[in-house]
Amino acid sequence: MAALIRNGRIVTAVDDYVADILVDDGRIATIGLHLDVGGDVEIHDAAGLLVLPGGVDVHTHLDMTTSTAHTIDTFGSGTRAAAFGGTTTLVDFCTPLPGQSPLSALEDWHRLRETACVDVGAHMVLLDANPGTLGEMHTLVRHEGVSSFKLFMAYPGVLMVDDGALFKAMRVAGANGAMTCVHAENGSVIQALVDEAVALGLKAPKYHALTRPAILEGEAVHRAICLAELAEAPLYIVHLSAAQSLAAVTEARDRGIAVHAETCPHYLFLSADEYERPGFEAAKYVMTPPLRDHSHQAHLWRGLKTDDLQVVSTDHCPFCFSEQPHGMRYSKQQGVESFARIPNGAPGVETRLPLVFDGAVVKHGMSLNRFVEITATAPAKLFGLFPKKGTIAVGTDGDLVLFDPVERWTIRAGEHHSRVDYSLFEGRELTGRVKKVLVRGQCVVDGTRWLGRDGMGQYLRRSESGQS
Ligand code: DUC
Ligand code: ZN
Ligand code: ZN
Repeated sequence: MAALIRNGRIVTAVDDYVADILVDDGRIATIGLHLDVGGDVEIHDAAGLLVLPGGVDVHTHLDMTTSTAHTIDTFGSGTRAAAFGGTTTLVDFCTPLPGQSPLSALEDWHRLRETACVDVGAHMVLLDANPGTLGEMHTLVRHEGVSSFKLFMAYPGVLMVDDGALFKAMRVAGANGAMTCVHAENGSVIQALVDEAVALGLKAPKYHALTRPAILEGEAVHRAICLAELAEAPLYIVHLSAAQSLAAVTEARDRGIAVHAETCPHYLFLSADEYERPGFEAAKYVMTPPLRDHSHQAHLWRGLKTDDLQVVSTDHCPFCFSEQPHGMRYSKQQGVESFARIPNGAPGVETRLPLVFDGAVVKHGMSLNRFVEITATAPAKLFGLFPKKGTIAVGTDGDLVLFDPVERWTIRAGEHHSRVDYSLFEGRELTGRVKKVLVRGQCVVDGTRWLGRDGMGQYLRRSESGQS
């Protein structure tokens, strides 16, 4: 059925005006004043509300297996949570098992993503740069719609590649119109610090942060930029958390190098103080990179304002705090004896949009246009999804969020739709709330009611990445 959104304040990265939007057959058919429509149209009154393009979160790990753990959200539960949070497009990380080829991993990923309720694309993690892997990159970009790759400079023996492999992969990605995403931390030095801490019996969750200092992120970001510059390939630094890293990105961008970066809500709003929580509570905040001290936050906000940071995404990588009812494989409790065994990652897909609205627009005076840009438009552009996703215009997908900019509410994990059992932001009061969400014209969220269904999400074959 067609949908008409009446009288909303339409905000994109460049527009801000009141009009009606008619969505027909999944796409925006008409935008205009006082649209006159026939009978078979679902009407949504948006008077007093913002109408935003559906959020685009380009960093999630749904139904992901690691060597020791498994994320708790399936594509069904994770995308439902995303929709309740105003996010209608995800680009999720497909991670091959050790020894598995990227194309085979993508087949497995497709089987898992069949339950998605919003549209999803895939980034491919590369565990090596062997000839077979490099050969598959072309197929992935040209024939599978996977136009971005992620490599790790951390986790030696598990995910880490050496600089030569990183450089080779960047060169092939760049030549194929693909973006290279990098997890930038100096993995070898971190491993030395972790081994040292464990040997000294320093095993509480806070040592996760103390063994991954910001300087080792800054160093790796700088190195990744040098390699990308040499490879003449676009680079995207994922989950940037530290002032040193941002300085390296800023310096490179000022020289005209195609370097881009995202940060995440937890780095903008939380600090290493969380690691002082009593007992094992601090394990909830064990993610990589770790939370930094307060001083980094002002730099990240500055970066978002000046476009040295282009994107806020979540790194939604949810593991339950409790062992029950899902079992140890899904739980932080694995690391109760040692921080080194705590599954790394935290949830966030459901709270990104309202948190960033409250922090950026309400508290930091960011323009609504820039808010839309960092949460929808820029990620869509950088990852080959624009203009289908990330804006509101005739012909684009009818992914829309009706957002009340003044309603106050409180984050409670108990009211979330993710399967995870905690929120990093429990009890935080926000101004601004998602009221309705449409996916390709179909209303899937109406207040607290879920109207979508598992499997309605489509696979996004992305075009070339790396353009902004
Ligand atoms: N990197 C991620 O991007 N997510 C979870 C853990 C990690 O190291
Ligand atoms: Zn990472
Ligand atoms: Zn991640």
